[in-house]
Order: sequence, then structure tokens, then C-alpha cells
Amino acid sequence: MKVRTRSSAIIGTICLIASLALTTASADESTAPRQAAKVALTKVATAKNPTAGAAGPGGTVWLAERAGTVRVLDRRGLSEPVLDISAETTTDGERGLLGIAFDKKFAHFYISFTNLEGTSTVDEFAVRHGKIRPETRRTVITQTQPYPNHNGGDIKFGPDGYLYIALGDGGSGGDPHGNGQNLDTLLGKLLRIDPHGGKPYAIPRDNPFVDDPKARDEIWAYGLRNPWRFSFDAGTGDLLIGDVGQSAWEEIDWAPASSDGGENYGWSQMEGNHPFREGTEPANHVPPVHEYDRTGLGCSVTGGFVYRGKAIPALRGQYVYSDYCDGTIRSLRIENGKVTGTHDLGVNGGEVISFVQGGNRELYALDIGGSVYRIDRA
Ligand SMILES: [Ca+2]
Repeated sequence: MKVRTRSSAIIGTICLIASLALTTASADESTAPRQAAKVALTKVATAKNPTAGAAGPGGTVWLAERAGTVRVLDRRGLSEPVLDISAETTTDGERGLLGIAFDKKFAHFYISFTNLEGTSTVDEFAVRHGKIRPETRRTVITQTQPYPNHNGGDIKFGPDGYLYIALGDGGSGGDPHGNGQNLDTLLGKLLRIDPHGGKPYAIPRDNPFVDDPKARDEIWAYGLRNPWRFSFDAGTGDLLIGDVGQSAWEEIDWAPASSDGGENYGWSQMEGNHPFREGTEPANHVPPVHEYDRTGLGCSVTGGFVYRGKAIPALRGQYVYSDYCDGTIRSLRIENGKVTGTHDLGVNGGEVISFVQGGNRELYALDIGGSVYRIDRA
């Protein structure tokens, strides 16, 4: 296994669990009937604690750095910051600039960060000719946070053109306020809003809880602990969520593109397929499509993307993901909502904090230590 260096508290504290149980990465690929795709990691840039990225206009890849800067990666390399909110965020706990997204026409750019009070915040900027217009900045949505961890923070536009926002359960440990199952809070949820349909945003009329007066209308799915990274399959529109576990089970959740929303992924009654503490499995629990324990494959899942690029034909259609504590790049073959193959792709991206899908649908892996890797065919 690779040697881990923890050169700074910043890097150490972003780990999404209370205790780091680093164990030998002895792969247990018990259901790998087919040969894994052969891939290589090509280091294409060095950023400062990159946390997230998004495909930008003109074939660029935009990268968020945790302390609050955004840089643009193109053929010439990584730019100077095109946005700097470092005076408005902190990097204690699991805080910082945690997500970025463009809408489909690259007309607006969104940032997701914790502000100086620790409040989760999504802001919007207009974009003209590939450049952010700072004077157009406005806040779309905020959510106060009771603790500095489990902020979620990923943001993505779905195939339906709506903005999805992942929020963790509020933090501490064990979901002390029961937010995961409480439909009266946005914590522990995946939200779905229309940032263009109203000010500050509109609720899509077909959101699953708009007719339930006891539930927040923004909620798309619930029962999530820390849905750190999620994505939509660029081929099918299916939703995949990497939900970080408490201390036993890391999980990948899945919903088909045809879903009407409202999925209950179980937390904090369930951790993966297992009752959490004395939890009772909810009748509507949607179990993970994949889970793994802490005996070898890691301790904090980093959700990725279904690979829809051209460079690695053998990987096409597989879900690529990793684990922050382990760093091995892995893939799942998922057919009709069932995992039919698990693969260790044989490369290690370090402390893999996020994946980015470029405009050409090739994938990048981000090491919080700074390395930006493109996943290539070996
Ligand atoms: Ca779950």
C-alpha cells in the first residue's frame, strides 16, 4: 500500500469519520468474474487541496480548491484563480469550498461552501464569454449547520435541468438530532430546486413532498448521512450517491432515471444494509446498491461517475469510485439496479476526495493533497 503522509492538519481533518482505521488494502474482489479495464492515472496538474470540479465552457475543467479559490484547467495547464472567496470560508472541520457546478448552457456558475458561521451556502454567478461576472452574485439557498462535519456540499444539475444539492445530517456522530429521517429539515437530504424559476429559487412542481405539509418541499431523497459526492449517469440519467458511513459500512446508493424521488436511504435507522445501533429498518428503505466494510477497502467512500468517455472502452458503463482513506480506484458494473461486477482498477489516486467528469466525459480524480489525475487507458 502507498505511504500516507499527513503533512497538515487541513488534510487530516477533512477525513469524514471520527477515527481513521487505516488498514492494509488487501482487495477482496470476490465478485469479479470479468477482467477489469486497464487504466492509468496521468497527473495533469497540481492544485491546492482540490475538493471538487466541473466541466466548463470550451472543453475546460474548473476546479474548486478547499480554501476558496476556483481555477480553470485547459491545455495550457491550471490558471490563476478566476474566483476567490477565501475570506468568506474556513477549512476547519470538514468545511470549505466543497462544490461547483455549471448549468447546461454554461450561463450560470454555482459554488457550494460553508461560510464564516459554518452555514452551507450555494451562490450563483452569471457567466459571459466563459468568465464569471462577480457583480451578478446572489445567494440561492442556505442551511445552518449544528456541527462542523457532514456538510455534504456537492451540487450538480440533473438531466431534468434542476439543481441537486447534497446535505449531510448536520454532523457530530450518530445523527444526534435524527435529521436523516426527519422530513422537516433539509439536513441529511438530497435537494432538488429550480434556481432559474424564482427568486431565490423555485420548487419543481413534481418534487415528491410538495403536497405533504410536514415535509420540506425541496427534498428529493432522504435518509442520508454524508452524501459527499453524487452524480448522474451521462448515458442513462440514473442517480448514484456515495454516502459516507459512520464507523462500519460505506455505501453507494442508486436510483433509476425514471424515479419520482422520495427514496429513503435509511440513515440513521440503517447504516448500509444493517440496523444502526438499535435502529428499525424503515418500511420504505431503499438499500444501497453496494456496500463495503472497514476491513480493507477504506473508511470513507468517495462517489464518482459512470464512465461514458471514449478513451477506455472496457470501462464504459461502469461506475468509477474510490475511498478517501484507501485511494484505490474501483469500478462497479451495475445492471438494472444490481451490481454484477466489482473491480479493483489497480491504480491509487492518494487521498481521493472527488472525481470530475470533463465535457468529453473523461474522468479526473482529485487527491486532496493536490494531484489532479486524468484516468487514461493503460
Ligand atoms: Ca443508507
